[in-house]
Amino acid sequence: MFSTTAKLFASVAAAAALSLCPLPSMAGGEMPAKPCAPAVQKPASQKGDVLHMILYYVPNRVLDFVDIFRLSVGVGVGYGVNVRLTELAEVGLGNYESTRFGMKGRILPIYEENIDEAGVAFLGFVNGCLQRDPTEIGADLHVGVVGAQAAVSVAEAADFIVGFLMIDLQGDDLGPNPWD
Ligand SMILES: [Ca+2]
Ligand SMILES: [Ca+2]
Repeated sequence: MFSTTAKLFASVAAAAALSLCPLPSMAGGEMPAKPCAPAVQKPASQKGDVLHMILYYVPNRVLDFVDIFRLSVGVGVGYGVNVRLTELAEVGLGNYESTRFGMKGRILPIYEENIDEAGVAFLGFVNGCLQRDPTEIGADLHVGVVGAQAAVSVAEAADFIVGFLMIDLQGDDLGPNPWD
């Protein structure tokens, strides 16, 4: 086991060394005449920034709107129930590994979610372990091999609303931001 891990590590290290070290003349004509320069993050001009802010404005508002909603069916073995009105009132008990079809905000259409929780929250105080966005309002149920989740996120709703002023509470907007 150890030797396999050591070999793997050695292979990765060798591959990294090869990719990091420039190959001199031995590569000859195989090498591109003008190797690509490493990507350098250049500060964008003010004019470019404004253009990108304008171009990204509508996509960011659409994505922030999509972020509010969580709606999926899941396939996987286990059990779970969770009902939540944010962490002001939440109860959850579950243990399942699932492949989900649907959406969790902009994460779609298929993603993995593993839940192992047992807890109660009241007025923001959590007793035990709860794994949901503490600002979600929704419910989940998983029985045997199939389950469903439906929720909205208050934090993402706030992010969507103030997003019209280009304020990015969740730090998930694309492109430059005038408030940075
Ligand atoms: Ca968002
Ligand atoms: Ca945002």
